[in-house]
Amino acid sequence: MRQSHQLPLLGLLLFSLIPRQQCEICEVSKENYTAINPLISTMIDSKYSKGIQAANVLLSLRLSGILNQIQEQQLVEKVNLTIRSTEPSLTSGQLALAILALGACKGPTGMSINYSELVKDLENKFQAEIKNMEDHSGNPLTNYYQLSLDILALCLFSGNYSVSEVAKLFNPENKNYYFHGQFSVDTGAMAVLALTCVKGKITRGQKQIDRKDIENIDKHTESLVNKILSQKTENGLLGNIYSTGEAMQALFVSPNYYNENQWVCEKTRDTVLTEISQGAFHMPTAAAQILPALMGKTYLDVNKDSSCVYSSDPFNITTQESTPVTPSVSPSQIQVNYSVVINNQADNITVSVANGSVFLNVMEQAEKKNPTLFWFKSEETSWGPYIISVRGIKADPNDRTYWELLSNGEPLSQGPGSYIVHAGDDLEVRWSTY
Ligand code: CBY
Repeated sequence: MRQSHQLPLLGLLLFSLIPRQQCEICEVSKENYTAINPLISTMIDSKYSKGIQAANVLLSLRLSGILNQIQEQQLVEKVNLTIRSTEPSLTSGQLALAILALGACKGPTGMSINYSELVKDLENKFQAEIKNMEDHSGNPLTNYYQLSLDILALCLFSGNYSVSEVAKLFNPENKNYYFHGQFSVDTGAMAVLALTCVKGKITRGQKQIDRKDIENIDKHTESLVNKILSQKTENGLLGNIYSTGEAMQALFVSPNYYNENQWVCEKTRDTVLTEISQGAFHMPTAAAQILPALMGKTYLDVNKDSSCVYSSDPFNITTQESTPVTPSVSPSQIQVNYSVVINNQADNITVSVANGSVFLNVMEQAEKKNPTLFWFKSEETSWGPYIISVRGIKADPNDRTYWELLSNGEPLSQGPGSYIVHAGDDLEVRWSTY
């Protein structure tokens, strides 16, 4: 680019970096730290954080400065072990998350991590995502949430990626931001974090720039921020309770793209705190994704060169769990209806399960009673089990197919291992495209 074009551009960029008067970050105050105790005990209790889930937990606790050195060391080892034992089969986003977690801050000397190797691996996995998009009508191997995590990690750890490609890929009109035509707040939020990182690198002169690309990145960010805000609910949540944490992070890093009156951060925070007290975050991944925002942190605070902050337990953590989810007095068995629906053809069954059972238990019970119609396979993910196939019909990201879970005709906002069924529910797994 010619020099004469660069000056006004630089001015514009510097201007856009000046922080606005009002700070949008509304972290939980010290007096209210007890409210977030349930999150921390869920995450620290090691029996919960299996495999790559430990990366989510480590990243979150490091950003929040909550671990002591021993706890941190255990988690670092778990993440390292997971990478070593499963690396070829890790998805791009899982590897990105592991890199972010291991490099979230500089640990004690003597345990240095070979980032360059991991970052190179991630570059290859990202390229494989792009290649898959080229070969399969724009569908990545995974999804845009993971592609955003990839760019975020490559951006923060000096990996290679093309700014033009980012500007092109992350256009908010791209179908990968939508499931069933509905904007995915989780996906949009992660994309805003990635785009903000990329833009930050450009403005600090660490990347060659094309003016058109910066303009597009700006435009995309603004549009995504507006789409996130348009999913604000009455009580201040952004999307649903599980997307709110990362959406808050996205709004923290993009204050120049919305007005003060468009978002009351305190209202969102207080609703989240209420939900915590009601046990909504009993899954470590859910807890891990909400905590940084409540501590006023974002994934852009990842900095492998700044020393980790350790805590000497100011949170006074007890391992006692939050509100138990199952009521104590109730009949021990309940009946529910379950159906498998393929192209509007339903196979139904009524099964009896213990009160307090989850969706997966119903599926298991149905399979036991009639394996020919109801056999299925599930896979462990950081959000618990995911149904990959029913009666041999397998979900495939190349054609955007999956098994959708519904209760009384409504799609669930929890997975099969978390959603607690109620007597008389009409439960359904439906062969769908997203
Ligand atoms: N993480 C990922 O790759 C997942 C990204 C994510 C956007 C994610 C939600 C958000 C997050 N914060 O992690 C996501 N889900 C995606 C991309 C998908 C698609 C996965 C396929 C693909 N191409 O990668 C897909 C198929 C559209 C999908 N989620 C399906 C489902 C349903 C699973 C049903 C099954 N077969 O088991 C389900 C249950 C919705 C339904 N009614 O069928 C579902 N997702 C839910 C509820 C959720 C939320 C989980 C909340 C919870 N408490 O369990 C979610 C947080 C999440 C995980 N999905 Co998806 C969204 C939300 O409600 N806010 C990166 C990796 C490194 O970890």
